[in-house]
Amino acid sequence: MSGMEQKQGTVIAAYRSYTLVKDFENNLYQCQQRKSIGQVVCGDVVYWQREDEKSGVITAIKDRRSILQRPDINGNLRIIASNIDQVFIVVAHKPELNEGLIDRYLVAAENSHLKPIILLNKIDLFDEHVFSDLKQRLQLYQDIGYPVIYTSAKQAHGLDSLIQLLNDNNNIFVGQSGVGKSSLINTILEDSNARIGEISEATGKGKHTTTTAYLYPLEQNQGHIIDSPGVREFGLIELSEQDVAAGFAEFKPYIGHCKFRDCAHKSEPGCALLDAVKNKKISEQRWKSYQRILASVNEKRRK
Ligand SMILES: Nc1nc2c(ncn2[C@@H]2O[C@H](COP(=O)(O)OP(=O)(O)OP(=O)(O)O)[C@@H](O)[C@H]2O)c(=O)[nH]1
Ligand SMILES: [Mg+2]
Ligand SMILES: [Zn+2]
Repeated sequence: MSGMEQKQGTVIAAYRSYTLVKDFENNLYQCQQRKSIGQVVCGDVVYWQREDEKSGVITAIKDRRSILQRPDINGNLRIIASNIDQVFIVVAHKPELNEGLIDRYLVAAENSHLKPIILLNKIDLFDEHVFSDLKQRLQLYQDIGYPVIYTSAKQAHGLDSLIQLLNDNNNIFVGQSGVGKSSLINTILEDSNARIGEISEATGKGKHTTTTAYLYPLEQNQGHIIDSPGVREFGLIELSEQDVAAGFAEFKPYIGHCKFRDCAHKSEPGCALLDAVKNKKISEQRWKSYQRILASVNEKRRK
């Protein structure tokens, strides 16, 4: 019977009660999975067997090329999505730009070998003064070597350069709730119908409209965009001190060049990193951010 045949497919979304799988002809199937194969996540390439017109059973997960993960509210590590190349860290002015959050995403992306891109959305809302302030703050990241792009989902501004970066890659949009991740996807892709939410008048924050990561194929292109649920904060776990330092790309030329091999980069003489901060090769702000992230992962480890 042809129904027993092993097929390949891509996981569009992994819900609590079923997983949505797309085959190569773009048909969607609601699938259950064999328990033994572990957690199936958005972006997985899976082997599955069709059961009837609309459903099937996932029997295996193909090896993942990459994963992006973070701890849930209970501190358990959760994979947000797999097989990604690029992470778009989406920021805005409302909710407020938060460099600490950007830095955490950068540490996660660098440690998963994903290419980060910073995207400032909602530029239609800024007056000149606000825009130049935000540009200046993001210049820090451009100086380190990260691409920074500016868009308005509302006025369809900056979308050409965004689409160029997206094309032929597997991308994920991450960032605070309400920055406009789903809106951008709706503007770029016809037929996407991603649900968009409102910014709470009271808190100025988003209301967590997207609740599950969802994969949208790029039209007439290889590659896709994964829309992910917004976060309030992005926790990191299971990173060593070396991993955290490796998450700060501009530290790289100095790591391993301290006078003492076991240098803690606190106050040691001949510390290459502290010297770089003093000589403004590393920004004070990023250095402080590094210290904060380090303190938080060390505290987690002690618990
Ligand atoms: N003025 C303006 N509003 C925007 C823009 N992009 C999004 N919005 C609005 O911002 C609100 C939140 O947009 P969403 O797309 O739902 O944000 P999100 O990042 O997907 O939020 P979560 O799904 O909760 O993570 C909506 O009211 C959008 O209409 C933009 O470029 N300009
Ligand atoms: Mg959304
Ligand atoms: Zn040092």
